[in-house]
Amino acid sequence: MRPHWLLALIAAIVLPGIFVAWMIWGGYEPNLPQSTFQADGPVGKLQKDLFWIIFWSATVIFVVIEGIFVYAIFRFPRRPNQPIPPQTHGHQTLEIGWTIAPAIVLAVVAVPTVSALWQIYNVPEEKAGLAIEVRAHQWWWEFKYPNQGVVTANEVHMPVGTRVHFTLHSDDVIHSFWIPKLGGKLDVIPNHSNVIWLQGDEPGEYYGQCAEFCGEAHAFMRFRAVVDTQADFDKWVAAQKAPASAAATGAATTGEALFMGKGACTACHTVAGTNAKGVIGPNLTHVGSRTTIAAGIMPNDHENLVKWLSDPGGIKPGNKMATVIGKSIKLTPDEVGALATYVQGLK
Ligand code: HEC
Ligand SMILES: [Cu+2]
Repeated sequence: MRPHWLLALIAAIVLPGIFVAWMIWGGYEPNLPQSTFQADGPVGKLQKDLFWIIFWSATVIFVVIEGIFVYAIFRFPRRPNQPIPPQTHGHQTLEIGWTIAPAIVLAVVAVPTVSALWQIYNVPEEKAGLAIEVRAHQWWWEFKYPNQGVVTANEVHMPVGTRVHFTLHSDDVIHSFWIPKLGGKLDVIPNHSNVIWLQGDEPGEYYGQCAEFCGEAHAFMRFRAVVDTQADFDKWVAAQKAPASAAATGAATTGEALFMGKGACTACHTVAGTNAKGVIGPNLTHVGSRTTIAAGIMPNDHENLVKWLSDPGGIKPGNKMATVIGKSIKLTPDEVGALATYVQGLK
């Protein structure tokens, strides 16, 4: 065999073969927070099953086509002085065959696909599950629970085993709502509300991500979905409805004064029960109880809050807090420390 044939063979069969073998026998289910191979809940599992049906259909087609290809290479190699073999035109059986075969493949793939689409878009009545209004902003997420009277940001809590009915709105550009392990994604469009339902069957923390390029900080537009037991969920709702915890002493009180005054934080943030009623940034009433800050990009601890308040534009380029904080309002390290203590105390 000539070397270029050998290369073609390796490229066409051996490499994909190794990849498929690695996927199947290597148990290609990496334990990553956004792996759709570790789906949870009915929508996530449905989408994963659909992936495997299509994957295996494509694998069968690949093996058959490549098999014919390889057979032809070995069976009919070009030999010196060989005349051109007889040319066929209009071979009826062949033509009917290669028209019907793809139609059958498409039909096989279409049945589960259409059925899955039906189930995903068969959004339950709003009353049947829990309703959550999602509002996407460049570059963070707002979550409103209309029936519970809760507003929060960047961390959405869902009771286990409950269909959650998400209505998606956008404040600015097109975003896409995606919790890879639970399902999605669905576009979040300005002036139009899309609806999707998702359900978590296993309590835990799931990663969410904006999946439609939406500007400079798109990759940093993340969130967390926390699937709680019903008891934990009820506790969470009660805590979210309570007024913000008052600043205790020392640094927190200084921080509160800065928040309401020099820091101008009230221009953009709401802290329920205080004079802070801004709506440009995330609601901070209970920000201390969230696991992350700045739309899921870093753990919520004192050190990170200090980093964020010192230089929001350095942490998350382009974000809309950085237009003021660090530019027209410069805070001293002591002020930042006090603000971070106050913000952390908002549980
Ligand atoms: C010009 C409007 C604006 C001002 C002023 C402002 N913020 Fe923000 N803030 C935002 C926006 C917008 C975000 C979301 C940024 C992102 O994640 O893209 C944010 C995010 C935050 C977050 C993270 C919240 C979360 O859930 O991830 C904290 C904490 C915060 N701001 C505190 C403050 C404090 C304290 C001040 C006053 C020193 C302040 N902000 C001033 C607009 C503002
Ligand atoms: Cu986005």
